[in-house]
Amino acid sequence: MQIYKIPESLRKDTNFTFCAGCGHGVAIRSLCECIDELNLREKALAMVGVGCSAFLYHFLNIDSLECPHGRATAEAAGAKRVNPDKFVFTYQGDGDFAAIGLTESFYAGIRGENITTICINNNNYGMTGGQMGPTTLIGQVTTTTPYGRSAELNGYPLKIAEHIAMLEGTAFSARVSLDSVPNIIKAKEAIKKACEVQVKKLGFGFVEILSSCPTNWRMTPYEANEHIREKVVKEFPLGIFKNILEK
Ligand SMILES: Cc1ncc(C[n+]2csc(CCOP(=O)(O)OP(=O)(O)O)c2C)c(N)n1
Repeated sequence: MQIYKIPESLRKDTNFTFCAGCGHGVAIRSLCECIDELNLREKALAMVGVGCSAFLYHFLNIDSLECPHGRATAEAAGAKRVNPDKFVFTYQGDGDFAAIGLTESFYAGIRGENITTICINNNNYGMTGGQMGPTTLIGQVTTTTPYGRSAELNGYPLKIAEHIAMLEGTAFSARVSLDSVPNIIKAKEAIKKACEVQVKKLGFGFVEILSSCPTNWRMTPYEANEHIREKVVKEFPLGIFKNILEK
């Protein structure tokens, strides 16, 4: 018996195949709603990263390209420059965006590329088995930091949204979370603004989404959301760090 119907949208009528409690499904659904509410469905072009985010195109009726690891913003910038009327967005993990693709990602903001990026911060390299990533918390046990991340040995977690906000070509940068319904609503509002700045040709629109990864965190979905509230937001505070729509 089908108890849940996927609303008519650019979302394909298929079930998500993410792990139980993973935030990707909620993030993708929120993104779909924003694209539909802004009437961008026919113009949208997705550039997906490598990692769990790459699955996006399994679930959307949308033109999309899987980019080499870390290079989605570079490909998006090229696609947007030759197709200025398209709505071009990237959907990437934190390892993809902020470690392997750090240069490309930051230069999208430095050049003020008129694209939108959604970056899922789950504090690890999820798809490959939970290795330390740029956003792994100090003390966090991962498969490559079995005694916990140490600042001395591994350096500090990267606060992506704050750094992106400092780049002159950035029009919007925010960090949101999917740990609770009120925060999911705020996350959608931020995604919408990051889309709107592209429509208004104002520059780079960026949203970092704190998302749970229960499988690699070795937690239940419920514990993972508690962990976001108790630990993750202390290192990665939520907020809008730049919004030239309201300047
Ligand atoms: C150049 C390159 N290096 C490494 C890999 C292996 N790789 C595939 S997915 C992945 C992890 C991606 O992690 P993240 O971007 O944080 O996304 P998540 O899976 O956590 O959503 C890695 C390291 C690759 N495919 N290409």
